[in-house]
Amino acid sequence: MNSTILVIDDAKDTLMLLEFDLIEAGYKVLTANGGEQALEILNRQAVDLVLLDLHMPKMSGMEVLANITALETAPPVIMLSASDDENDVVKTLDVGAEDYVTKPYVAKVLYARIRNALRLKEKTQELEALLRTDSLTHINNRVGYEELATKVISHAKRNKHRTAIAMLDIDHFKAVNDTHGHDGGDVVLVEFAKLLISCFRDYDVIGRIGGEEFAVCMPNVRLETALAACERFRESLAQLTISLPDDPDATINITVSIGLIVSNDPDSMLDDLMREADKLMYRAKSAGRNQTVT
Ligand code: GH3
Ligand code: MG
Ligand code: MG
Ligand code: MG
Repeated sequence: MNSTILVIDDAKDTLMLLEFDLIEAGYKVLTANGGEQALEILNRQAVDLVLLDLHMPKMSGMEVLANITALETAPPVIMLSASDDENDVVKTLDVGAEDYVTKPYVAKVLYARIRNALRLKEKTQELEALLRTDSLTHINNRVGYEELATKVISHAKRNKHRTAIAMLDIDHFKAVNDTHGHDGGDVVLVEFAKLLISCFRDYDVIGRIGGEEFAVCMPNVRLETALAACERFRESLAQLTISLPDDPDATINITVSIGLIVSNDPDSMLDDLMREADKLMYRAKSAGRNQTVT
């Protein structure tokens, strides 16, 4: 897909020239004649890269830059300025600009710098996704889960919604490893994660938070609904027969113990809810496993 570039410059002819050149070079282009308009655009839609003028009459390029770098998902910014003052270069790079190009620009040099910045952005995004993903099951790891679940809970606070947290721990998983080896255990974990994805809603946050421990954060649900979802999952899992690619004769059946809590207190934090759900999960273990305790 073509990358989208936002060009911010107070000079109309510069904007038009850049727009023309960049479209010609294969980019999608948005233009803004100042900081206010640019920030409005960035609030509304995702942009892959920003080209930013330094000297502008209302909001200065420095100020716009500071605003952009403070955004939660800030696009890379290349300064594009008539000033070749070395202090401007140092200042803007220090505030977080990716690069600094002087005007009048040499088109092919500008394009190379744009390609470079976009490449770096893509690599960074890939690394950030890896940081949040469990390499075995490809669902969220603890970091990714906690980040997303924290967002769900702050959203719930603002809207006075309830959030449900389920903690799930596979029963006697050590026995699976002992019987079928660590690789066999890994296959079970992958199948477990797949079933989680198919049983819960798209907007439920699912994560592998430890070895054979998983969590689900369900936004905006009542206890009965969350319980029904957990029970649907628990029963589907109990009926699932897992086979191993390396050992076609082996069939594995597992069960899960689940602790489920729904927040009533709008001030509850993710940590508190996870701890409570964990306690309930242990109650499910001591009560005989393969059950959901609320
Ligand atoms: P319980 O019903 O009480 O939960 O018993 P359990 O055997 O499931 O619990 P325990 O905590 O004793 O064992 C968990 C096992 O999970 C031990 C550990 O070797 C295994 N495990 C943790 N991470 C992985 C993994 O990534 N792959 C595999 N194959 N096993 C793992
Ligand atoms: Mg200007
Ligand atoms: Mg465990
Ligand atoms: Mg276990």
